[in-house]
Amino acid sequence: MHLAFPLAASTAALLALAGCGDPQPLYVDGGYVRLNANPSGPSAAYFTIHGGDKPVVLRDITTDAAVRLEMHESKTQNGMASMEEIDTVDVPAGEKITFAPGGKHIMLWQINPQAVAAGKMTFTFIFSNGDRILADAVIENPDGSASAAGNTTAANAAADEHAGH
Ligand SMILES: [Cu+2]
Repeated sequence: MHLAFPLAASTAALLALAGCGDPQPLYVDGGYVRLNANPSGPSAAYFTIHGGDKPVVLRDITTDAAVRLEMHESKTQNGMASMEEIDTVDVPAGEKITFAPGGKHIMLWQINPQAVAAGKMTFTFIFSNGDRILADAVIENPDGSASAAGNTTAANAAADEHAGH
């Protein structure tokens, strides 16, 4: 019975494949904060939301490390750039929603100086399915360098993260 071993092996492979068919998780990554060059002005934060196996709605984002936070979307209409506050964001199943310069972003007022010194802060994303997802963001200076003094590892990690998306 030469076939006995190959059959057993392919059964194992099929089981492994079935494992990959588990529900696709909803998650958030690629977070970074770009500090405003004007210290009294608002800073912006960007993320990527990866939709799970069912559509959800992003209902809110919170953080302990800033006094005020709003979700905004930048638009260009008739050559004029403007931004407006948005209350919710639809996250279709399996789709990637990117918060990026020129589009959706988080606006932050009065970021905790200790968070800036540490070079990172944590956000909580609250979804319509009840998920509360924590996501870290690297805090960058207006020029894109890491806000934490001498923290080149964080800067490199952030750069890699951007390259990957
Ligand atoms: Cu804004």
